[in-house]
Amino acid sequence: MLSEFGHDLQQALAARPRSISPKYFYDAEGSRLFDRICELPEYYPTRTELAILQRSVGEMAALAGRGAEIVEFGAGSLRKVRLLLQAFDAPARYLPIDISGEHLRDAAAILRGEFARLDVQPVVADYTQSFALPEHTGSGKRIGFFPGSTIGNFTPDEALAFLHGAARVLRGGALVLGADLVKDPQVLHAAYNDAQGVTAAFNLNLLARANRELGTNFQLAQFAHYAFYNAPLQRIEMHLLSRAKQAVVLAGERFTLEEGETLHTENSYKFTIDGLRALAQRAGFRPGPVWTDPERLFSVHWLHAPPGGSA
Ligand code: AVJ
Repeated sequence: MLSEFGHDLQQALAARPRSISPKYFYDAEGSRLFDRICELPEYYPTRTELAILQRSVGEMAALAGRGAEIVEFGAGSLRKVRLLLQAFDAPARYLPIDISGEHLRDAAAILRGEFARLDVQPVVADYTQSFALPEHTGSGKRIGFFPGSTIGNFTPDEALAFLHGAARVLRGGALVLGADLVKDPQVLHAAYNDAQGVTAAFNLNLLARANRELGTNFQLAQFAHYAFYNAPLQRIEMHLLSRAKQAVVLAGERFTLEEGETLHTENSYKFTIDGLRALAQRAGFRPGPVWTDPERLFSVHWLHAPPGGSA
């Protein structure tokens, strides 16, 4: 029996063009490499978003009011949500939603230790598929948190569907959304082609992971990290490019890659502020304040979810 990863990789290798979900980057090694990416001089999103959050969290706290319930889509970096939990007026509950139960439990334990009065209730679920949440209790607003420009991994249709679902579960509250901005293509290019090659290692780890977990025989030296900005589609694309004609065996099935053929591993969409607000509005939000950095590299949006909205 093949795992979900094995199944999806088999489908990807058989299809033209070949593509696989970026969610498979994040095994233990991939998560470690992603943490290193966030520290790279070329990779501006993480540090820029943190600085924006630090400067705007007071305003956010005023908008959220007392006793808010924070719903985080993906239990990402504790550093970001901690800023909200510290600045908000007596936040009542924290509901992190993540597919990895292990990661969730660790995050929950740390935050319970730091915020004794906070009710921490992890939800093991795939927030791209389902929005089932525990009943909204208390009188505070429900505030969604989706930082890191993770929304950039969705196609425009998927982003719209996600925002629709979020507007529904957050009715009467709001969504705090981090979105990377369209900018000089050279700045974007450098962020995904760092000098130390950490992003290349992160991309190639998908094949290394397949070798570890699925017993494939990918020769990593025969693949190149290929990342570029597709301006008409407003996205960075990451691919693994076959440097030569080669074959790989997965679960007894042999697949051939010609020289120059690729496996498309990630899209990272970039947004204009107006474009993102228009998308949110189509999904049922009422766009509120937007915070950005002086260089306009990254944006954080407050999106009101109307009380009766898009049920
Ligand atoms: C986690 C999806 C926001 O798109 O910038 C970083 C992932 N990929 N470098 C991004 C990533 C390559 C990151 N997101």
